[in-house]
Amino acid sequence: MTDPTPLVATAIDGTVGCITMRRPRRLNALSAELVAQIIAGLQTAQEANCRAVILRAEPGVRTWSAGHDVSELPSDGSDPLRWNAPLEKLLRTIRDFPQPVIAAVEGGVWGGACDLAFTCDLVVATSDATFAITPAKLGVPYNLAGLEHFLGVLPLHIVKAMFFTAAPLSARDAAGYGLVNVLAEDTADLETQSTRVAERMAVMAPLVVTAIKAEFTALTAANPMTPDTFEQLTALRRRAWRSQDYAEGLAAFREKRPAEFHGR
Ligand code: YXS
Repeated sequence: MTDPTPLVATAIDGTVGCITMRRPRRLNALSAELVAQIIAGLQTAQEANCRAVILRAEPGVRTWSAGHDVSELPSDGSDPLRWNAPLEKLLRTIRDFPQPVIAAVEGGVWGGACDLAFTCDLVVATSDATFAITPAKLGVPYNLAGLEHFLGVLPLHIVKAMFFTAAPLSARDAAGYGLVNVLAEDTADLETQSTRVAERMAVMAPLVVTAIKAEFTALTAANPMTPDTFEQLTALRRRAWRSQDYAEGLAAFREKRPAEFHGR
């Protein structure tokens, strides 16, 4: 169902754009509609020739985003994280956006919202922000592109611990691993720090920034894989998204209880 009120506010201040997610009753869960409005905000910023964009939640939130909108995950046997899913499209839009996108984070970042924050070019976060990636808790087989995003910004064993335990990573630890560029003290400082970073980028040579961002994007996605390996991994994922455990994970979320997985 389409939300009647705007779920995103886009503001342009000179050459800096600011996109604010505003779906508080669902903790900024990334529904198709919210995602479409973020993409529209990015288009607005591009048309206004913004040289940096900040993606944030409303000031003072306890949850930056609860991740995919679980109620929109498919239950018809199709891939829950398929190539043309709304969030996947948003991640590609950010990677292809010609200027830097900065995630300004406070509160909890969950599941696919970690992918969103990590796909941004920089992360500025309050020291009490946390990042938890939850597919193994929900029974959702994560996709290759998403794993690549995580591996591009965090060490392998940290990524494995996050995926295999669903335990939150603190912003302080994330800063220690180089994921968070700037640690802000509080909500007000988050605004100051993210604006400072954006304004600093906005006076750089934009054609050079565009070229370098495209180079980084191409280089970090340069992972050759044989067709055989791809098909093997797809088969493993398909077995998971068609399993009883997948249905159990979604049911447990709906019923607000821990899932019981049996590996079938
Ligand atoms: O009970 P009502 O109707 O008020 O609704 C509740 C929650 O059900 C709803 N809500 C969500 N709805 C859809 N999708 C979500 N991801 C989602 N998260 C929450 O929002 C209303 C308020 O939530 P509530 O009462 O639980 O708030 P809280 O403050 O007690 O707890 C906040 C959280 C974030 C700790 C809690 O809501 C939570 O654990 N949410 C799910 C976080 C999560 O696991 N996200 C991953 C989503 S799946 C995903 O991103 C990918 C598929 S994957 O996992 O593969 O990366």
